[in-house]
Amino acid sequence: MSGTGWTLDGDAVDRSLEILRGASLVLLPTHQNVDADGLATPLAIAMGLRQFGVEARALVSDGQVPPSLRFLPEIDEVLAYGRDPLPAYDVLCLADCSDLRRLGGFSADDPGRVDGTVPIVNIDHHVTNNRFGVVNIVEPNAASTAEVAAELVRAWGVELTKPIAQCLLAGIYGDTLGLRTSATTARTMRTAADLVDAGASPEPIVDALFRIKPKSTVCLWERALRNVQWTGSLIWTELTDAIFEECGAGPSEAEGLVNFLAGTEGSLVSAILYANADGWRVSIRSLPEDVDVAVIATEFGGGGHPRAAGCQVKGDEAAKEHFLARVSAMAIAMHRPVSVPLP
Ligand SMILES: [Mn+2]
Repeated sequence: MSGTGWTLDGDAVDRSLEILRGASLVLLPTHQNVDADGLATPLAIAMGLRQFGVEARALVSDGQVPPSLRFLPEIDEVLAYGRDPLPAYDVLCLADCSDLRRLGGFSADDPGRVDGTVPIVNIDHHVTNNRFGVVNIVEPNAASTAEVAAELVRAWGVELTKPIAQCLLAGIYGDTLGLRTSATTARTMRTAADLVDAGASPEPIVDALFRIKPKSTVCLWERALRNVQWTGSLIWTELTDAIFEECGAGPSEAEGLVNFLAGTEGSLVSAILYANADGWRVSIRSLPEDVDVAVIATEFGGGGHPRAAGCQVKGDEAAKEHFLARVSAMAIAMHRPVSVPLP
């Protein structure tokens, strides 16, 4: 795996610290639907800045603090937009935010907040980041923003305390699913190991992010798995609003399900069909590298990534059957079994 070849730009390191240290209060708004990387990284940066005597507060931009992230150190210091009054801030620091439109109510309610009047320090790892900051530290080969921040705070001269290390490890684990994704490099693992050396503990992170779930999730998965069906190379199931209601589950609770189905032996693609007013919203995954589900989704007006994509199927049961058969056929056509070299 490549991706080890990034180095922080020394000028950007110095400039970012100069701007942040000059602030009377740094506000760190998260992206909407915040995840572990998106919240733990601003928290870690805020703690680091406090070592320089700088006031810094993380803000959950859409006001929704995910219960699964309550385990993060200093979570009670986090402000929630709409719940807590906004403090007077003179510098913004965005971490893990590829786009200024992804700041929930914080930017939607007043676009002037992010028009550059207040300087923005931009720290990220999304290849699509549009470099909106006065300083941009964007490393697309890093597996998480926390991985970038781990090196950045070290370069700033921040002492790696146990709470900072715990936040950064949570960010890395969140985006890499516990060091398991293809974006995970040897460098990611070394950074994680350094954080463990500094006192971070993987176990509570793994429990909170990957093991502990509400009862409603088990109810939802039970209903979904009971209904699993096959159409050729496609393994799929369908969920309705009624099932979500009966289980008391929210939409995010189905998220891992399609990944669970992907890679089932005998399948090339997996899908979850969410029934809605126009038909079905569909989430599609594949495991084989040559089965590009973005191509499949695009044929139906959707899009996404090669391994994870989505689209909307409009119409009735006949349209659904046609869609399912087409997905299976496209996957089979794309898939070339690996040829085994003859001895
Ligand atoms: Mn991230």
